[in-house]
Amino acid sequence: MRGRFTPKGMTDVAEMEERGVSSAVDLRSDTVTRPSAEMRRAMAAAEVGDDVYGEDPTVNRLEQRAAEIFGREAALFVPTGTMGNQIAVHLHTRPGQEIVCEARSHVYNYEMAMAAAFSGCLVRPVASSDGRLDWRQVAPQLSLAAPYHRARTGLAVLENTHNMAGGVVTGAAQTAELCRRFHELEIPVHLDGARIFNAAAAAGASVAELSRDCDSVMFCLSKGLGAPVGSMLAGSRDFIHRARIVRKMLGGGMRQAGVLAAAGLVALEKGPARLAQDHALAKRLAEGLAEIRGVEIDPARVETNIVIFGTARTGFSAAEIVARMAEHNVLAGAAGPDAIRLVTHLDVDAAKIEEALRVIRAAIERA
Ligand code: TLP
Repeated sequence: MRGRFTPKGMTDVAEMEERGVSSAVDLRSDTVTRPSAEMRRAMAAAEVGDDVYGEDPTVNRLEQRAAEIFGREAALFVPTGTMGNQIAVHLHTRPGQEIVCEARSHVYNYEMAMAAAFSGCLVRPVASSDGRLDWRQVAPQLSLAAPYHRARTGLAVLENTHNMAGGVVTGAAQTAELCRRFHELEIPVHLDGARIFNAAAAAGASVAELSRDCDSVMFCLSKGLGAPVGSMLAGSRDFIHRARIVRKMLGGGMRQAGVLAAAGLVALEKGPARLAQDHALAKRLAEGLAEIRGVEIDPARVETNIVIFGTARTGFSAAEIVARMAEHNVLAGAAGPDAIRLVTHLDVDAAKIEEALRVIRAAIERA
């Protein structure tokens, strides 16, 4: 089995085997990574207590570190990004309000309609060309005054990086400008920063800078940072106090969660430094894809670890290509009838990317 190139340029096959990383090239998501040996050691040694009583020292440390890194008063450990986002939606809105967000955003498309089911809100999606919200397109979709025809806009949700727009980054200045405009209208802003550390690595800005003007921010430990489980919600002390109650309502009070938080701490401290490697591999993947007949991709638009390419001109549906790839142990996800998403992460290396390119080329060209 080919190994991973460590930051020192050495192939760490033994560690990959120890972690049970399979020989498949799994590009379905950056959620598929296995915890590192260091994480597993930290989990085994974690000091724990009952977190519902606020007595788990490792969870408390993780929450404190996350708050510090984001320059916030407090943070909360939650099992998933979905729960973090939906707690924020619940706290910022009232039933019968609208939530404005980009049309491909996660909170709208992939959270099981929880904005409606749990918070009684309607999502008002705004289409954008590249995943970055443009105020000229947002403004006409807001509803503030006329109370008898349209529900009031109660919240804006931004997503950085934007997953289904191909991992694109919204810069600190653009985020600040959007927040300023929403706040002028008294609309709070929640940032779905599931991959905010990828955004920071690509933008050369800190996660604190990228999220500063947002009222709350959620980020995932379990994606590019490599933890097996967990996300964080950060905000003001009062917001996080109320978030803890909503987390309990949702069944997210996790008792001796220090075993998970221990892995999260390793992810938070060590994970960000290696994200640039994932971005370089995604760029190489996009360049290779651009040379395959019929594939629609602009490598210049690949900014982080997500590559989405169009298949409409290949003569095959995305599902057909994904199925052919899987026969050769290269796993991807269809992102629509004519689009495939590939995500790089710490369990793929340069050799695996070349292997994936060979398999994709064969799946499309040798029909
Ligand atoms: N995204 C998953 C799938 O649900 C699509 C993935 O494989 O990318 N916000 C964003 C922007 C996300 O991409 C995700 C997960 C979440 C929130 C939710 O996180 P989890 O899966 O922890 O609930």
